[in-house]
Amino acid sequence: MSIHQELIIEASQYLDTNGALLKPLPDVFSDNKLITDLYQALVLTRLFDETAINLQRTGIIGTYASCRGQEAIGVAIGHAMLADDVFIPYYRDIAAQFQRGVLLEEVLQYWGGDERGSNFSQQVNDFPLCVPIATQLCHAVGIAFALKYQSKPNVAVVTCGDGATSKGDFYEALNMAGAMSLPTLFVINNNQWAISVPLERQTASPSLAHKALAAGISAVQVDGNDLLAMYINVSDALEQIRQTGNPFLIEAVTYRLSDHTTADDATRYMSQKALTSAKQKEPLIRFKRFLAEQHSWTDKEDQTLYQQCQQQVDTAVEAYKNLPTQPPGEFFDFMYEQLPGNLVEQKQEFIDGLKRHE
Ligand SMILES: Cc1ncc(C[n+]2csc(CCOP(=O)(O)OP(=O)(O)O)c2C)c(N)n1
Ligand SMILES: [Mg+2]
Repeated sequence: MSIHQELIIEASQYLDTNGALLKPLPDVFSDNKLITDLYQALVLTRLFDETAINLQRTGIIGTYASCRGQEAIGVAIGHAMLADDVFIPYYRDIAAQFQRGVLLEEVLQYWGGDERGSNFSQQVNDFPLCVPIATQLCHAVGIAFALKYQSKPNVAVVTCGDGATSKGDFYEALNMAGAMSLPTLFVINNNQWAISVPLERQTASPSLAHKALAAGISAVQVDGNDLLAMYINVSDALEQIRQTGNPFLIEAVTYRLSDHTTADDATRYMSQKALTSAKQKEPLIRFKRFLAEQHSWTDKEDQTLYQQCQQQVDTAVEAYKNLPTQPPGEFFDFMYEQLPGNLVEQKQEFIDGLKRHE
């Protein structure tokens, strides 16, 4: 049997790159506070991101993965989820984590090399960010299974990059979520790069959203730089999952306006032309124009918002700097209830080694 039918994936956009509204907004946006809260979250994330890079360059944190240009994805997820849904993030998801109650200083603590930053003080439902590519997708399906088993009306929301969609874990997770009807929302941050590998070398699929179809999962491709489109699509997907119990996939199309991490130099492989063009489409400029045109947002209000957000970031940096340092070797202590003998030896060896170098 051969399949001739063309599979159609709908693309969703509300704001064009100039911030002009392309179609009427749903009623939920008659709430001005929602709109300014969304913008505040964008600005906070951007300023935190810039500050974190400076902190890494001055040796105050160890490494950092910037989300510059991709903030709208996380802000939408963080705002649309219910408090007792479960978020299973990867390393570019601070925008959503902040909205979910993870503290800014906890994120700095994590990237400062202190794993205790993942033991969130205010957010007990969500998972720590995942660095091994795509493994979080399988964890999310397990969590969705548990939510269904417990008859909870909640959704496991998991994110991954475009590169992660080439991994077996991605296909396995989708297959199982589809076959077992598990309440999972998959959101792909398609930022066009997996470190230095461009999307076109990653897949021959017409879109990443198409990858959901073989698993029997509905999918939509969204302009990931359009915060309104992202918020509407994530909200609708969550609602649909709650109603039907079936999973859903969103491909958010965006661009990485930064190095892969602070350990990378993107000028070695990213064309300046592509970067310049992507910068014109980024989410903050567009949303500010929309606010100015539709909500009479002034430059003065904008400056005040930036000052307030920078103040919040600076306070978090101070809080991070004042955190007590981790006792040497403590990072051995949290994987097992009882540390196995060989790790007891390794821990001692580590502490002795430190003493020798003092
Ligand atoms: C299992 C595994 N293999 C390889 C790596 C190294 N690695 C780190 S980031 C990355 C690329 C990921 O690209 P993508 O999924 O597009 O996410 P992005 O970083 O672009 O957000 C790779 C291969 C890893 N962290 N884990
Ligand atoms: Mg990527």
